[in-house]
Amino acid sequence: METKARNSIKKGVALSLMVTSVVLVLMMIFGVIMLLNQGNIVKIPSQLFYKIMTIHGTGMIGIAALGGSAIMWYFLSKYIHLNPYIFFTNLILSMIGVVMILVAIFVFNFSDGWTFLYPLPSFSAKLNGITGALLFLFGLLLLGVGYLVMYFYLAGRLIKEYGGLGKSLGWDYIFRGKKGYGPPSAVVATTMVIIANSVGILAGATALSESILNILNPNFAFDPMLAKHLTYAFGHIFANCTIYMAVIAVYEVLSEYTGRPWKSNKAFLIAWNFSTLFTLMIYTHHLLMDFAVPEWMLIIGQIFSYANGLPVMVVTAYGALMVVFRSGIKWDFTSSMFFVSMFGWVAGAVPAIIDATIVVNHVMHNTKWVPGHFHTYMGMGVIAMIFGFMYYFNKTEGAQKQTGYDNYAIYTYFVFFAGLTGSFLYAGKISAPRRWAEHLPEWTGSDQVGALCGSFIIVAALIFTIRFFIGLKSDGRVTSATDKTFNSVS
Ligand code: HEM
Ligand SMILES: [Cu+2]
Repeated sequence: METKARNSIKKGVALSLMVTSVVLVLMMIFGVIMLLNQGNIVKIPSQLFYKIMTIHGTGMIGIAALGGSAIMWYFLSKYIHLNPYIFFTNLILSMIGVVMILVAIFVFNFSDGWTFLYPLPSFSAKLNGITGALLFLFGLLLLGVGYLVMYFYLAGRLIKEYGGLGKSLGWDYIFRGKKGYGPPSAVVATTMVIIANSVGILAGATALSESILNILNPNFAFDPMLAKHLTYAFGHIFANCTIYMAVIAVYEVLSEYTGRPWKSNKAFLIAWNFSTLFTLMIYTHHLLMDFAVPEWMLIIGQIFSYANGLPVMVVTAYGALMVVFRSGIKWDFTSSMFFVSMFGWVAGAVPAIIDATIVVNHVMHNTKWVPGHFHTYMGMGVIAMIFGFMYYFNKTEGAQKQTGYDNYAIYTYFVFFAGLTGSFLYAGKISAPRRWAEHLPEWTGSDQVGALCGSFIIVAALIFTIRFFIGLKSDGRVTSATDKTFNSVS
């Protein structure tokens, strides 16, 4: 029975990694198409650009979340019993949501961007018909429901096993002086994500419902400022939580490779508690340009944005160095990817901290500086962790061996991703706005460099993906299992 449950968990994880890697490559191709257009190398109609921008943003955030949940689910199931059907429910609801979103964009011309800011979808419903807007909004809503089902289930399991979410966040050790070490890092991180992301998704669901109601009956009007609060609370928290799920792999794998357990000591627990709180508080850094927002909220946004990532980033980066230091660790694909992903995460936070400063924000916020920031921490942080985990999964559950191609791909990925994000940050510095299909001649140089770097990134991502699929084949159990699920799903 236990091994059967374990095998279903592996199936689910393998399946979502397959989806993640394929979608990732596709979305990267869309990214390069956008840059080719902005760089005046290939011209596509403007509306097509915005459709591509919408699917690229939605798809990337979506698969970062999917890959992150696969990591969370895989490691958490080592500590507590999990029902595999819940994971499949989330996966299936996500896939239906994705299909609805794809149809909305490519059949019904929805092109408002993944942040669906009220009342934009209502305007575009008037322009392009309500079908596209409704399909997109309901598709996202369905995705959110899938994640809520998973998080509520996990909350129930953790409460049962640990006696409460406070306990699984280590409050006994922080407040009640309990001695020793807290719950496993996977449990602490999962608790944080459950709390933060449930709040975020509920905020997002409210904003989505407002748009849907307004489209169905324009007499239902809502406060656009409130809707912006809800939308960015969702967007900020959801995007942030992808890394808080993915980082579980770093804790688990580095400690396994070095044979040194990653202890959740008091500093670790306090850091995760602070991040839980701060992640919920700081979304107002997306509203620094909205003069109608009360000043105290903006100041909270600024100050706590500085403080937000830092605790977890510091305990994680420091912890990683300590675990690895003189451990005689063997550097392979996974550990190298994880090590560099720490760098990507930290480096990606720096431009964000600069942008969260109110005076700087007024100049920088709508420039490519911002995509420069989040491409660094997502591309070189979260996604690198997911690729690293894909390799770990095949090595541990199958019999994959590292080859020269893998080494080549790792270097290519990081060198050119640094180039891509550098080109974005530079474009921000010379005031290129974000989300513009057309660029002035003085900006196109940075777009062309970006497109070139993007093409090399795609080559690396293709190698990772192909190697992952071949690796799955090396483990008969996983492949036949995924074949079966594929057949029953499709
Ligand atoms: C080959 C790799 C990639 C390329 C070439 C690329 C390119 C781009 C471009 C050109 C934009 C539009 C920038 C603008 O506002 O003018 C963009 C936006 C975006 N990208 Fe990427 N990207 C890549 C990878 C990623 C990854 C790995 C993620 C996250 C996991 C990501 C997430 C996003 C998001 C969320 C947006 C914002 C969309 C919006 O503004 O509505 N991208 N990307
Ligand atoms: Cu944010």
